[in-house]
Amino acid sequence: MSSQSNRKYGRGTTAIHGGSHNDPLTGAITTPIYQTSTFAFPSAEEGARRFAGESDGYIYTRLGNPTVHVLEDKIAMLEGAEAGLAFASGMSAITTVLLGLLKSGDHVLASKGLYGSTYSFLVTLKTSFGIDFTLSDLEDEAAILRDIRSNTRLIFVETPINPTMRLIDLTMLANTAKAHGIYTVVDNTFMSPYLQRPIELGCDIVIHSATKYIGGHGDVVAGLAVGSKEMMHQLFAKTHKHTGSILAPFDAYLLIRGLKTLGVRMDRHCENAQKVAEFLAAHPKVTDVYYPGLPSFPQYELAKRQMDGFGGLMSFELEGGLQAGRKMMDSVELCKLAVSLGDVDSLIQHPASMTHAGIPAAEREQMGITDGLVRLSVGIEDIDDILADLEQALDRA
Ligand code: LCS
Repeated sequence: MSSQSNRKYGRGTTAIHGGSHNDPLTGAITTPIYQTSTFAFPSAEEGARRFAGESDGYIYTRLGNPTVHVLEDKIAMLEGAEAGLAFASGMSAITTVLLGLLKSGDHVLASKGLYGSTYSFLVTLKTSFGIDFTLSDLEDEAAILRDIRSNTRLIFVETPINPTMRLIDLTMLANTAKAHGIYTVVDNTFMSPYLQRPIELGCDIVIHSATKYIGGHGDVVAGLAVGSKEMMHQLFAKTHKHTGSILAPFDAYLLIRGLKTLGVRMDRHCENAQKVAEFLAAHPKVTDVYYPGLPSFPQYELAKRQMDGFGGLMSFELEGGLQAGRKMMDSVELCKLAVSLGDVDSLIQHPASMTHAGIPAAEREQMGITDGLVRLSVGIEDIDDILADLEQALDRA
């Protein structure tokens, strides 16, 4: 008789079954929404044991909730990490992790290219808390050695970087940082664990804006972080439970539901995006396309090595610069002119005046975010409909 018990499931299967268990009370297969703020203790002694950490039972939803725990276990399994934590937004995951790991006098090295709010929070850490930061290309070991300081405590990166799509070699980064006792924190929002798993490459913490591919349907704002049991416990005890930036049980349920289709969604995002990138690259009005799946992409070899697919995001520039880009964005009909990304719906937006407007113009230019850059998050609609919409919008640009 063959047994399934030792089988290591694939990621698509893990996205459906990982961390889930039939409800002990009813056998329900779908994770129930434990919509409760507090939990009754069977006795005063047991209540005291739970507060003392001597018993695992539930206390109060800010300190733990069964629906949220299923999601935390699922994302940890998907990322190949020991433990996970769920947050009210991607930004609350980022701010909680940074506040939990850093202290005044520390230095952060970050990728030259970050989501606008992440950049703004680094500025707040510097001006209000005495935690300095440097933006670096981090292109190789020499660049990292040049930019770290004796007080550098962590390196924070996005890869691919929002919205320029530049990549960072995570194996090189993790090895270099480890040799100097520096933590590596990777924002994996653009890839999802289906396409890239930084923990397996040696990084310490992975963060998601779960608002994007994890949820996938544009109906929830949420964040996740994974890492070792010890680090997650430390973050929970030091910041998460006190800042209270927790995920609501209903939102956890939406993410568990969204994750069940992660595999099929990501396959379709990648397939559609590849065709859109090739279409844009061949279009006479498009001067540049930044998509890791194009052989002309400068880091194509790294993309093939580090990622299991090239994702659904790209950015591009039109011949007429900002004016032409605005005209195109105003002309799309199927694609929505909206921020966010990773939804089943195709979304188009202008980073310099929208998602990255909070970064001073000179810094933005340094990051490669020109005023003419347009970002497209390719959805899972029928590819012919997406291409037809882009074609008519480009005709009018
Ligand atoms: N990290 C990345 C790479 C992001 O793109 C975002 C949001 C966040 C973190 C923050 O996550 P949130 O708190 O919104 O869940 N990015 C957005 C974007 O590019 N358009 O709209 C939001």
